[in-house]
Amino acid sequence: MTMLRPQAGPTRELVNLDGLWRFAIDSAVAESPWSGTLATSLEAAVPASYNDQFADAAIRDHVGWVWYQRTVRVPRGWAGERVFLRFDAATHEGVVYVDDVKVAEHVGGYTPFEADVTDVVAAGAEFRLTVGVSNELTNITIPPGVITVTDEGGRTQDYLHDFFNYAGLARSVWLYSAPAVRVSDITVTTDVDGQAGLVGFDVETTGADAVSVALRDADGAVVATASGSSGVLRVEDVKLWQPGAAYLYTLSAQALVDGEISDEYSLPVGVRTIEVRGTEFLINGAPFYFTGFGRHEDSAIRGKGHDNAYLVHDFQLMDWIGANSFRTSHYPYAEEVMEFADRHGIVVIDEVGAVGLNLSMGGGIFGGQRQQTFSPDTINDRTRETHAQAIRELVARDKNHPSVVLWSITNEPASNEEGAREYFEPLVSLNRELDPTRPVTFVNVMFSNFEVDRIADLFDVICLNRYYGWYVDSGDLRSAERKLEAELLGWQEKFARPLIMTEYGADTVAGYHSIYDVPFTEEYQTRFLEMYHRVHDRVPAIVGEQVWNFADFQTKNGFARVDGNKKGVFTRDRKPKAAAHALRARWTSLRDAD
Ligand code: BDP
Repeated sequence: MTMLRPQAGPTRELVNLDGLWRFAIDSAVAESPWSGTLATSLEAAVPASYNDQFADAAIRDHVGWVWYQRTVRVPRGWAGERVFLRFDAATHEGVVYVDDVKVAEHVGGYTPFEADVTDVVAAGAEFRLTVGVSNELTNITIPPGVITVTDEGGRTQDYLHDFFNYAGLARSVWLYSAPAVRVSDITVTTDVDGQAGLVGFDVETTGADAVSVALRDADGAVVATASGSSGVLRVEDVKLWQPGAAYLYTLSAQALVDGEISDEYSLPVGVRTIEVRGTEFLINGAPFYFTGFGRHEDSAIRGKGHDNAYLVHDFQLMDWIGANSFRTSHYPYAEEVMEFADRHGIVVIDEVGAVGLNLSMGGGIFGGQRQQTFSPDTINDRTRETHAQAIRELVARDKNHPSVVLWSITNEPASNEEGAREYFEPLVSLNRELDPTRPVTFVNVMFSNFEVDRIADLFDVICLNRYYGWYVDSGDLRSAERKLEAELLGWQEKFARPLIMTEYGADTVAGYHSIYDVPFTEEYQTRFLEMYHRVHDRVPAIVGEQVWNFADFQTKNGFARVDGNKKGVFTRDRKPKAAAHALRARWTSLRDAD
């Protein structure tokens, strides 16, 4: 599977197709909306989720297909080149037409796909680009959901994950050219030998008869070269990619025909090692302690739309607060985010979009009927196939990012239920096969403690989401502290491997205060987090803490949500709550002690 990010270079050109597109929901247009100009007066911004752009419940709550359309002109200099369309994401399913011809279909809302459209477009000419996007979630999608037909014949959708089901074209769309003989994929792995760095490379081409590679340092000086499609480059006196101190080399791969360069593709490379040893998580041989957040791609109006100003500001706030890491809860994030983390030395736990594989939870926190999670009618073999494909696509997309140190294959599944092991074991093996260089984890839910969980031993690292003092012992931090410590010691004793607290947090309404332990106040959030920190410091196997959540975020409606989830340390518009200052004191002193 090839998923190289499109780039402009000596042999490639790139046109960004973001902007305003014609937009309509399917019920508002005729069948086959691609077969002519979309009959609509609406325009939607790309990239952005469509839901919150309009002032129309029929659009915000629509279940099914929506249509985007624009006109695209192929640059006239592209004659003789291959021409591709690339969608960074279409959430959750996309279908693409060039004029009347279907050129691509893709399932999975958070990974890219592309189409070679050379045969249906012409250099210098325009074409009509129509994209259908569906937000439907079923028992065989990742994440899963349920669609219900109402008494009036309308359709509503429910799902088990705690974030709004934003949909549409929330990431960039590209048109690019590449030569017929080209670099089609690169895989890089890194290691260290004394003072030297080892950069393993594997270059796939389409049609080349030879490959050459060169590695340059950050000043552009060539430090190693090789010919052949795979091998290992040796870099003397290597500068490592370190958390908080990124250093990137650039690997250029050339696809050759008869000794001539047909194509060249350049990839940033960070040299670093990762190892799990006993209860330690080592980066470059040194124990690493994760500080930071579970996050969301979420902001007002844009929904999950990628936005570079938010990207910059969010990373600035993470730096201000002393965070060294985050988890891409609960789906792969935009590639701009991953590349930014590479450049700035932020460590990433990279999570596939498998959240809500826990049907019994419906009977717990959010109300609804309890059901068996793994069964032929619920989460089944076909769901697992979708899940496997999501893992394949995530590894293909993100395998070369030095910032990614750990794969998370799911968040809070029903790992205590019958069928969990049969479901997950093959997925863990698949992930290890696809990337033998990184450890694999899953994120365990509170109900599935160390005594009843059926899958934790399959993983290198165990991530825990715990809400003592919130969903249980709400307002009683003393009992919460006792129970939290007892449970963590249980995990440490039974599994003797690294544990990361990937979620702990309390809903907090900014501006709400009390001198007592009153849930929802800013003081309570601070005291809640401090309680966890005392416990973390007493349990040696805990190698990290990521607060839930970086910022307040939108969810579906529910009696436990007031305009969304308020567990943010920052508000949705990124203003600090009191806890931000307490976290800053702890994490900057941990950072300075390094
Ligand atoms: C956990 C989920 C997360 C929720 C959080 C919460 O992993 O997505 O938002 O709880 O309830 O169950 O705030």
